[in-house]
Amino acid sequence: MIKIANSCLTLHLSQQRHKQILQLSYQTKKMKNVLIIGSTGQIGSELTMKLRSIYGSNNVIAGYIPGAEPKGELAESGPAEIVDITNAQQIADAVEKYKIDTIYNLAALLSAVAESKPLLAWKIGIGGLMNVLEVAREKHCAVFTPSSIGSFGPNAPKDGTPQDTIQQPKTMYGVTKVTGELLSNYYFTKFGVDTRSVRFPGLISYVTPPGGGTTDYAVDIYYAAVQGKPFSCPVKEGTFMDMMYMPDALRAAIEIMEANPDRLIHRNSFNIASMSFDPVIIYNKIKEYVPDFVMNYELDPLRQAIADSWPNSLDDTCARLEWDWKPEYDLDAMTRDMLEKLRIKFGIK
Ligand code: AKB
Repeated sequence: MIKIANSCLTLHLSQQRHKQILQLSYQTKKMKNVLIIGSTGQIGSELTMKLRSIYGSNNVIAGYIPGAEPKGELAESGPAEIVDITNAQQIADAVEKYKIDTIYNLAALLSAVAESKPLLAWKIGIGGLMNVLEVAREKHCAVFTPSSIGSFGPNAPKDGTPQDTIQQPKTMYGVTKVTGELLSNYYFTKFGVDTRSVRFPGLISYVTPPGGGTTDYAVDIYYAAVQGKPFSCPVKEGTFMDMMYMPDALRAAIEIMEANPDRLIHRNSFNIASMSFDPVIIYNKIKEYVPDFVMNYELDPLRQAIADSWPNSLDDTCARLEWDWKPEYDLDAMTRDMLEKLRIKFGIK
């Protein structure tokens, strides 16, 4: 049992003993056969390619659902398999067929969509996670399941939200994320399943657009800027949220799974952070490079309410101490790269 305390150093003895027993198998184990569930989504499409470049194309299996098939280099660069997270047998079959030792579980509905489809959000987020954890328990796989800044609610400290604090989210998305964290920790302490994860901020990328998140505006704004369109912002000035550039997020997902388990006091899930801004700050930053860019506001009450219930910024000290987490991109570096890559994508000089 872990004592709930705002400290990275509180660890109950029974968990320490458990870690020692697991240590031997970790030391001899090398992550090499990976199944990505949700490989064609915003994170999956890039993480699959990155993992293939590290572990070899044939060792990283792109799991997808019909209607969301891998395309382009994702389809051409390695094996793919239909793996619907709500179908435990499909997960078990893929794990068996490819001798999988690590599962990246990226299937989820994002926050705004989850509010309109709460039952489906639970079915995918928690029913699906239970399927993954059970298969992982039986077949001895490690599991990464992302959590989110959305796992916190309005009762959590707003600024520098600590690693261990009251969470109490108000959204269905957050409810599934906290439940997922607890279940993942339970499977670790009870069954020794090597579960690890991070609480992702809003993720910004030029490759695959997000869908149905509260932080999506911070991606859409770049698309508008490079295409010379005015941008209608769905959240108001002063709405601060943590954000992160995708290359840092991918590195976090890989580094936490490769971290030395001896050093891990926490597991599910680590706060990670790199930048926090509101719409005015990102708009002004883009304007430095696109001087004619225009932004106005067209507030979305649902996204505004969700954003208002989330922290302004997280404290990621524990991730830095326990597995040397360190972001590389700040807002300026991200903005320069996003604008450059999107201009190439759209063939704009
Ligand atoms: C969302 O906005 O729903 C996600 C998240 C912060 O988890 N991007």
